[in-house]
Amino acid sequence: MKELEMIIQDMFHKDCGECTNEELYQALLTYTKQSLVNKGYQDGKKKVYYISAEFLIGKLLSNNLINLGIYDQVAEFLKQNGKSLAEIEEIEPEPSLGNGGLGRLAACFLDSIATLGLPGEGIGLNYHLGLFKQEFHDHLQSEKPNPWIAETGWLKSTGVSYMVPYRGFVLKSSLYDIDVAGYHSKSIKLHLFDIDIADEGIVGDGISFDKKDILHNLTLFLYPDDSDDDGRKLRIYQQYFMVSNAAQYILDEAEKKGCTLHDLPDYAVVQINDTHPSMIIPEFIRLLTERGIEFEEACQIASAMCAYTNHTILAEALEKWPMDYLEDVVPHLVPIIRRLDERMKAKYPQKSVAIIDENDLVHMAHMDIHYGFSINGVAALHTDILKNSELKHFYEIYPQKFNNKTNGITFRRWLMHCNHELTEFITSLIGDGFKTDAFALEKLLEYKDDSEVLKRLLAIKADAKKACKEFILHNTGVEIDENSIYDIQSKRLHEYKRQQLNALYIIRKYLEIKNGHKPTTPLTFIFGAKAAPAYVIAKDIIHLLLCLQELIENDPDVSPYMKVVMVENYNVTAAEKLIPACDLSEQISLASKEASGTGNMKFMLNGAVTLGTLDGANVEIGDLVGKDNIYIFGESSEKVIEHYEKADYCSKEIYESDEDIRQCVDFIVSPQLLSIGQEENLRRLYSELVNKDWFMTLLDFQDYVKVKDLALADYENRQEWAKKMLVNIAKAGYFSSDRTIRQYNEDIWHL
Ligand code: 26V
Repeated sequence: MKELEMIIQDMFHKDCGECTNEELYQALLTYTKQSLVNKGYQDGKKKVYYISAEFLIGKLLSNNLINLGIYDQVAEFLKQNGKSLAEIEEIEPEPSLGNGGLGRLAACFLDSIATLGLPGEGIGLNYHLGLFKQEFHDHLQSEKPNPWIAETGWLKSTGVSYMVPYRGFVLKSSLYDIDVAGYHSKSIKLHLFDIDIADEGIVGDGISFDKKDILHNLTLFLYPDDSDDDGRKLRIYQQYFMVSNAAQYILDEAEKKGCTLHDLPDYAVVQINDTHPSMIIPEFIRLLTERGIEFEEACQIASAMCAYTNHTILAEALEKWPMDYLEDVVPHLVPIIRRLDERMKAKYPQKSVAIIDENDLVHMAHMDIHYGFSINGVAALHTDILKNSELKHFYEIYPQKFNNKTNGITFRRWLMHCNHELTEFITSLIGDGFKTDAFALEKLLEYKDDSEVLKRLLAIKADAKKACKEFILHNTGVEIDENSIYDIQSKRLHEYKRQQLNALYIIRKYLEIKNGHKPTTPLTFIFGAKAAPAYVIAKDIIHLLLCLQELIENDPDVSPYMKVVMVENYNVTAAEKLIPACDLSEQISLASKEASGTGNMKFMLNGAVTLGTLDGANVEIGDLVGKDNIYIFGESSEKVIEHYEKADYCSKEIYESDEDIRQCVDFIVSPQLLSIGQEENLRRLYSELVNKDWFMTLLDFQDYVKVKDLALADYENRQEWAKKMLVNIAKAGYFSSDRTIRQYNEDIWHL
């Protein structure tokens, strides 16, 4: 640690032991950044460019130290000087560059690309105020800016800049880089484009600002509110800024390596992460034709370079931009998009595959499918649904383009970094091969009947639960019982994910306890979730959860036996505390709606047992662990899709015919809850469930109750439960993002 000591001396003229944590953080930042540069960068003739509106990278210090292979030495050195690395890393602000699974996936993928030694880079935007910071006031979510860029941090100014044209003006970009360490391998770069004139000062109350002030607002927020025209246009301004910079960067880099542009696909492959970067296709064509290539050839080149990943089948999340908006923002792309559309209409006249529909909406995903060479879903079931229903007509035209890439997570962050104790224990049993070959975790199965091993697993879980309890106390002020069962649902708030189903179970349990039926082991229901600022029902669900939290906390008949707690501002840092502590992992989306899920994989890897529907990657988890090691409930995706097709689901019928359900739903507007919460919010939610329930909560309620009760009863046999934990950990290897990235490379990128 000589180098680190020298940096500390150089910066602060004192020894480690005399420094404040803040000073040591600064020194570690300098030291780690230098070490990343010293590793060198992965390069090669052909590169993959992973373009994404989100990169939910989390804090980087510890993770970088792990990947550089120096975590233990640094932690030990600090300890010897009376300092704690865990306390020092608290100082690091978490970059706020993502929203949910899609952004976290992009971050895991960068880790794996680097670790596998593949030449690749991430490209996105440098949002100054990030998504938003969630605060709870009066049991309601409110949004605040989330500034995360400090004077010194991981961002490095590169001096690279491009001119990006819009209707009536041109914006100059500045590129910042963040180095991404591979595990025991070279680094790669995350490129984040920005403008110098972005101005945080224009943000007023909460997260409101002038959406028309593009020169100053362009890179302030991720997903600015798009509930009005100006908000939607701002998203187009942002998306175009991202892809125009990306395309210019890629062309320049390839030309520097000797590319003639005719052979561009030998130098670059672009993975389009959902439809936010889709305008890169017409942008490539624009730039290529500007540089002297004929339109037809430019189309072929762009097509041979671009691959699209679909992350959702929800209609409201599949982007369709009105042509007028594109005319207003990027008029120079409009003739190109029209021509792309005409070419396809000439070949495939059916309406369902049109790029521009009869309402003059541009279907971004349709452009990707026609003009990209690969389209993939993110779990086996999701890809099947794309092929057989959602994108059936495209699959008929281009069967060879469709492929599945089941998501994965990086075990460096989601095991080695967030759960040191479990990592050490696994290493003591099977060696450390699993750190680079995740399938090696299967060796743990040998210990399935070893009661000492099972006991130790339970002890590690108990330690994680204590640590999580401290975190929750600090975050919410609520003291939970470390000996209770931790039942956790943490993910974006959306009706299809059905946090409301969990809430109805909690209500049922509350009423049961009031009637004298106490659970054998106390229960703690933990939630973490942000709702999109304009998503009214999602915010009502948060309101219900916070009201339940208070009701139960203040009810001495019930609070010794169960608690509800909602973590404020759920982010990667919070996830790292919650996931290792979880007993029962809630993955309860309406079957067919959760493309994959990745939280399900993180919980499993940390020894939680899944309670879930046969949706997304839950299906593959179930296949791997076997039915004794997962709790599955609910209607199948086929049946659900059939209900939508026939439009025959009626929640009111269920509500009226099932007294048990009616009691739980009615409780939402009971005097007890109305005395805590807002009548408007609770009534709206109640009415939504009774009269609409688009995501079929009531349909699955009874089965959910039955299976969840069974899981909780099974928990009482700790030895058997520990076996389930062990099997889940042992079978998690398939969900390493190293496996996913290998498959992307073998089937799509060919690096
Ligand atoms: C976006 C939006 C934005 C507007 C409000 C409604 C809404 C609903 C859903 C979405 C999802 C956008 C795409 C996305 O984040 N998909 C997630 O991608 C993960 C990584 O592949 C996957 O694990 C999740 O299942 C999937 O929901």
